[in-house]
Amino acid sequence: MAGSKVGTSAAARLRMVFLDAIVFAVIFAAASAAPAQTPVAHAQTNDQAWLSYTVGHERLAIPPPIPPSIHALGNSVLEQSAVREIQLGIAGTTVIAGAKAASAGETVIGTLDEVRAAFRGLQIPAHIAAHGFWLKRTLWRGRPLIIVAGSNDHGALFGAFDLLRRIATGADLTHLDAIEAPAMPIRWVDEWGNANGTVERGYGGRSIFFEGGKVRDDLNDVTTYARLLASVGINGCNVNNVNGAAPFLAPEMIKGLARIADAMRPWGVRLAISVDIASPQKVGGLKTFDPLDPDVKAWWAAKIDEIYQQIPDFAGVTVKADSEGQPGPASYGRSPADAANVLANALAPHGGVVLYRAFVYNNHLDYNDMKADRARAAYDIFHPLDGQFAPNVIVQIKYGPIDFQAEEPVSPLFAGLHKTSEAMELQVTQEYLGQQRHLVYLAPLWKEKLDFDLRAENRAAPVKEIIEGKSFNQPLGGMIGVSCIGRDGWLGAPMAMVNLYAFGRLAWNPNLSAEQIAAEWTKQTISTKPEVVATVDKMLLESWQTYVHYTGFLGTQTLTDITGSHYGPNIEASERNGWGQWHRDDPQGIGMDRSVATGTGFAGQYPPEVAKMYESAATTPDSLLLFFHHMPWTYKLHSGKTIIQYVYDIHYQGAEEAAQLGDEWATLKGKIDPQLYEDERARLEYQAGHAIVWRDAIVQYFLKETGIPDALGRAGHYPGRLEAEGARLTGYKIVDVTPWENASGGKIVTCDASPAQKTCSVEWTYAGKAGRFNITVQYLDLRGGAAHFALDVNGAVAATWAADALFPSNHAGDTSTRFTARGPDGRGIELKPGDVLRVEGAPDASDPAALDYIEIERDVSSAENSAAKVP
Ligand code: GCW
Repeated sequence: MAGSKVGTSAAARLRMVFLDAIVFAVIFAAASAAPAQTPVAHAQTNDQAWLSYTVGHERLAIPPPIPPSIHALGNSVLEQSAVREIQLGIAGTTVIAGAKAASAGETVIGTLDEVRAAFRGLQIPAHIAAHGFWLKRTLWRGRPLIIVAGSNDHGALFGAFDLLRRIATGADLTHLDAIEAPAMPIRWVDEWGNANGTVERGYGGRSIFFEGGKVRDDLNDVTTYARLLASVGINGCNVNNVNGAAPFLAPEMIKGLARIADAMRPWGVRLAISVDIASPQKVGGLKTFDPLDPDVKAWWAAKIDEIYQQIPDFAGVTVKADSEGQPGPASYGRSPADAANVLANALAPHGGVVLYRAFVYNNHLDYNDMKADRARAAYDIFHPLDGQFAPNVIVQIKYGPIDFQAEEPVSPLFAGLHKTSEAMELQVTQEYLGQQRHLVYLAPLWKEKLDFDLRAENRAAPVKEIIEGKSFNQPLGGMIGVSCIGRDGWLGAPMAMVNLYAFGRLAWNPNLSAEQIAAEWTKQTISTKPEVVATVDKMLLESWQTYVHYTGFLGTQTLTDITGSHYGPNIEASERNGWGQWHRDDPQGIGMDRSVATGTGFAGQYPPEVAKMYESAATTPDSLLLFFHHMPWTYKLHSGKTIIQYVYDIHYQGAEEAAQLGDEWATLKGKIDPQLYEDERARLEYQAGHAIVWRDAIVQYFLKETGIPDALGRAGHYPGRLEAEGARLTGYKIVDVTPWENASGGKIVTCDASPAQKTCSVEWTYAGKAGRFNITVQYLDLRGGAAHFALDVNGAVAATWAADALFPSNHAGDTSTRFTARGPDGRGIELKPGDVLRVEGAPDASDPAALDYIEIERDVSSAENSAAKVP
């Protein structure tokens, strides 16, 4: 927790900056209570994330120090928060040896007007844009003065955090004189929390907001979360799921929501909620929810008034309508603009906004209709409505035309609305990108979308400038990050927090680079040591493409189980159903023809220059080729490789890259917080194994479908792999897996636990060369119990482990995982021809200790092996 990490060794404590009496007393108490730290910096605790202010003391010592007399010039709650935060932040700093501790001067926080009044004669910027700030270090009457001035108190708070970020990342404050303002007004997170405490697509535990059908009693986490959000400039938080939102307008719930708003208010994060467009009927008991019905209009106006009576700074509402089973205006033949405007008119007198989602499509499309195309839906529906939305409506558009895919083009709708404010929606929660079990830094993906130039009206129109409201001169606009945080360390994985951080930073300034953001985050959370920063940042920056490499290819979109968990491979799950995430593979070719000439016409929704590029396969970038075109497997890419060979190569490459992430992390051992080191080490080991599951599923599948061999001979050949179904089985039964490609050879073995059958076993006789080997057991960690496994060689136990992880579903592609056994000295296990290898599985409850294969791989790191290369 906060206090316990503030303390350092006694020597460091002596070097601590001098603080004014009160602050010093608080910090000293905390430091005394803390155990002595090793020289290794500790990573953030979950609650503090990047705000622990304890990482890299050596860099925090950069002079000049912050004058320790810190005070606000006004009475605003936000200014008070800013003061406390700076006190907390500099408590973790030290001054470098020999530098004079700051004992004089002051640090002031206020609005520009307050600063002007307090320091008459000082040159002060005439104007700063809304929510912006000015940071200045100067001398005032001979004493150091640091000014944190906001255009309003919000700006002052953001400025305080910015000052602290500069200190934490080692910036030199000597000539500090900076003005910043957010690029766009709407910078919200959406949480998708359900009243029962679950979180849709949340991988970080139960909701911090709701439990048991109501708002939680203890909202401390909410305040802590709001502090994190404010620190990266986020100013709104929509707490509930866009699906099933009706219960959130019940009077009791609104009272609870008011408590949430109170909990976030000290950090300037305004509450928003998702609303169900059918609420007038579902909650209000009206006969209709037709947005043009006068009673419906009156109901909404009264409901919104009721909210504002309790939450005067309520930010607004988000709407998902006529989409994936949610009711909408289409039931009455009304348009999204009709629905949005009723809400907008009710909110306008209070200053609230409507975020109307463009994620509207028919999920009962006809697969056999070659012109049907889900990607077209948003543009087809919303483009004709441009100009019909009230000024306080913002159309919220997912970055791609389908659904948060690891690779898909930018939505053409961004260029299709010139008279409407727009926001880009992205996912911090890694629904289609590894669900926080895989390390995937998303800023490079988001940057690609933000920087994409749509060339609207044949002029520069990067998406970021459209959503800033600049390109088409719109009043509002912004970015929405669907974060779905929970009680398990927010996102459920410490390294995934980089994505929440990056979202806030990009919404504040989309011109920041992914590299810069990664470096900032690493310095604040892991270490400021250059070699650590370089390694972590390299890993982060590689991680998205690594994930793309072992999952999809060439813009096919997801090859995951789209009707289930959205996690492991399930190649055909996207096909032959109404969801429209098709890739249309057959033995001759693959891809969706979205050209105007011969396909669905989607390419023609882009402005002319971009449309022209996507219209032809020759000018479509390889990474999106199969999104726009149906191509033969033997078609040669720009690289000269055929598509099928690319599929083989990229999946082998991706699995190797995933393993490399683990190798890179291993170089950090002893240099970073041991707990974080071990946590991420285990995750990366798992990820490397799951990357092999993905690789093999995709490679096996397309090898079988096309019958075209891998020029490098890898596909379909697994040297060192011994299948369970080909072994001597005792008790185990052979079972076919669906889909077949998710198990090696399409089969696994399972042990049916019956009273007589406590364990089952699989036995192989080793027939390879003698040497030291890593022995990997590929098993399925199924739900319903924790099966136990033991690996023995010639009757001697080499390893035991439990299948006790919890994966998103019970399908093979989600649960297939591996355990690699090594010798007691950490090196490979010695094997010689004739040795008997045996895996014993003990089922537990309904977990049948399922096994796929073992793989025997020479331990190349072992000295003996290199010496014993001679046969
Ligand atoms: O990506 C899909 C998710 C749904 C989600 C939907 C949406 C809230 O799988 O869980 O529902 O998108 O964005 O509305």
